[in-house]
Amino acid sequence: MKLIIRLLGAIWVSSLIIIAGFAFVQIQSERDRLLTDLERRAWLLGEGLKEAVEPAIQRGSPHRIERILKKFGSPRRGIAVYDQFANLVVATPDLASRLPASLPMVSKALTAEEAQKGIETMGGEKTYLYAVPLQGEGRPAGALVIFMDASQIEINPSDLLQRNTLRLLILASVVSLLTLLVVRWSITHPMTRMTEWARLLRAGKPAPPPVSDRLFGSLASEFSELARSLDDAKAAAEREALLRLEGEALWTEERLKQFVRSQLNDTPLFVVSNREPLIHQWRGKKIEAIAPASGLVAALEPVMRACGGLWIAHGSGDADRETVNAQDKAGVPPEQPAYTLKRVWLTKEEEDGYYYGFANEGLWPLCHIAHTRPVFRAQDWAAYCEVNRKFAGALLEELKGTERPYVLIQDYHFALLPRLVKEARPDVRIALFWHIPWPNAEAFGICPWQHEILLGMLGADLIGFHIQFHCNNFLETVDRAIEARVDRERFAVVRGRHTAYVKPLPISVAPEEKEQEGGISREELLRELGPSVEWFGAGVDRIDYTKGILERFRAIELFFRRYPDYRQRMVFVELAAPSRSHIKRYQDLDEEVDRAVEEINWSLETNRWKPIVYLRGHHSHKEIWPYYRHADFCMVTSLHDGMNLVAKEYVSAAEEERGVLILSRFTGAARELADALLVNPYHIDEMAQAIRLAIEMPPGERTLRMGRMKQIVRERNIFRWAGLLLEELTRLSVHPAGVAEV
Ligand code: ADQ
Repeated sequence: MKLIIRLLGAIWVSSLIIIAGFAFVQIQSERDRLLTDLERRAWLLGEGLKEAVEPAIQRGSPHRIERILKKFGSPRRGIAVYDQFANLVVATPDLASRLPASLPMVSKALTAEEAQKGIETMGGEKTYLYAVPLQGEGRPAGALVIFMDASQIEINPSDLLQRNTLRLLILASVVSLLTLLVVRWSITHPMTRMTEWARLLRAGKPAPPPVSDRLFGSLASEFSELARSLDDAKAAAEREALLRLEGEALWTEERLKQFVRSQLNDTPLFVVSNREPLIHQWRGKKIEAIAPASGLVAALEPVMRACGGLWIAHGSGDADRETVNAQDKAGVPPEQPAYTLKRVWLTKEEEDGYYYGFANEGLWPLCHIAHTRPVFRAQDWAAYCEVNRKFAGALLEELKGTERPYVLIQDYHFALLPRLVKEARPDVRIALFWHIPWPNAEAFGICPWQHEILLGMLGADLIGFHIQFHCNNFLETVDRAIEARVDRERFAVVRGRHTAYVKPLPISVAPEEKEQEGGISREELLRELGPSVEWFGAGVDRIDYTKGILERFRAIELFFRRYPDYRQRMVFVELAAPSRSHIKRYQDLDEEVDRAVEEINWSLETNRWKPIVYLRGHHSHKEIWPYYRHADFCMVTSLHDGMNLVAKEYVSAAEEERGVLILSRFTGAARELADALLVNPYHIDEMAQAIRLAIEMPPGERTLRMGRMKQIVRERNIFRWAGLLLEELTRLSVHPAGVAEV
């Protein structure tokens, strides 16, 4: 209210000043105009009469002068004639009574022999005088004076103000009214809604911000962030309190933070991976930040958010260079940085040879038993070595000045990095985590550079795999391929003075803390899938030949052929992200998947139903979440998979009394999620049967199985993975010369 009074006061005062200013200027210009007019008229009359009066005065004929004056005089315009001594000779009758005995202006005109003019008060009235000398013989014979009424020149300011009052009232009222409306629409109303919204947030009822315009948009988003942080802090405090009550030693984000703080003693954490946690890409004229479809990123991102530190990765987005500083670094997440991302740039040739070539056409198929033949090219290997050296250089640069730092190297893209770093900096404590399976020694032995790879990996102090089986395979491979002492009791490889420990550390996901806000409901999803649809299954994958997507589709086809009652009533939704599309094998697979969907849908579909809804593309976590949450079953049918995080993400998000997980027994996740319906993805019949089992599973059994799996994923979460990994690493006392001891 005070604001409105102030605003209106300001409007009225400023209107008054403006109107008064205009009135003043108007008075001045009106006066000037009238004066000029009087002057012009007096001059014309004076000069005109002068010629007529001059002969009469020379002759000394006052009667003739009188006649002339009578003819041209009027009540508002007097005329007088004076003799050479400035004595009045004749004046028009109205004027005669008012004339003073002498007029100084007449004497002045006679002396100066030129016309004089000015305003004087005569008989109490303003009068304009124009005195012009009349020529005699060689000297003035007298003077002619014109008297003009000048009373109208005196404009009364109060009259003018009175005339302008109406203007003032109209102007100030219109401006006030408009201002009141604008204030109401643009300030008071949004403010009221913001206040109501803030009240809701305070009451712990999250709601989307009510305004998005420029005036309050940024304030609202800052406010949302603040509310979210408070909400998270509150939720974390509640969880901690609950855990204390339950007496459990569950790993949480908060516990990991505490652990890192106490164990690492502020030594920063360094992570190296090929895939970056945030890719910046041009979308038209705008830059978009995308979280890539990657299990590694899904797992490590929450850890880095909790612990902070530096993450070095390949800058692969076409707008990545536009979003880093001079040191090629950027804060992540951009709106509230928790850690730093340093991007390393690769040339096209390096990316081709190292990433697409050796890593993904060589090591990836070598480590996965998926019957795609690995390709080993010497030039790819050379690029792989080069890029490993490049990353080593970037990392060592960052490690300068930090004593005994912790480095977590990720995956098969950097098998050579541990040794390169250890040789340069023996004090660095290095963990290498291998996210994909490790095959048996014989299978790995076909790699022409297996020695270099093993020696490179053994530069690490700790080598992690998802499951014990992969650890065993690794030790067996080392045992057969290189000269080293394999200590099976301590699960370590000793070479010279260096020991590398090998441990199973099953990776996981961050626990699902709360329902996603504003997510689409199951009813809406079913309606979108078709009018007769009662159930739906979901699949979420990178389009990769190890994920068993084609086998899954064949199982779905078989299911509908064998159990036609389910046609029209069930749909399978596949969210598939294109991956590694420069590689021919992946291009072929992409086409094969497209063809399979088309063929199966064509042979089974009806007017208003198709068995498979294929959503090819990258989807955000928010977009995927409703499918996880509401699906009746999720199919993870990898032919071979290190862990598979989709299985854990699904368990984490699914409705407890609804979801069923159909899981390939060849995934690492199958070791932990024993309550899933475990299948052999090569056995199409068995998978079709599992779909039926999932749909028809009694509610009690569903809840029991899903409940147990949720418990496992909740307990064995990503914070536990990171905690155990760091715990192992901090327990090692690394010898300055490179020897790790427990
Ligand atoms: P990936 O082979 O990438 O990981 P996975 O573990 O299943 O496989 O993780 C895939 C991730 O990508 C998940 O977070 C999933 O949500 C996401 N994703 C899948 N499809 C998507 C889509 N269409 N749009 C957007 N996101 C999508 C490797 C190993 C795995 C291991 C992980 C972690 O191959 O065995 O579990 O690393 O160690």
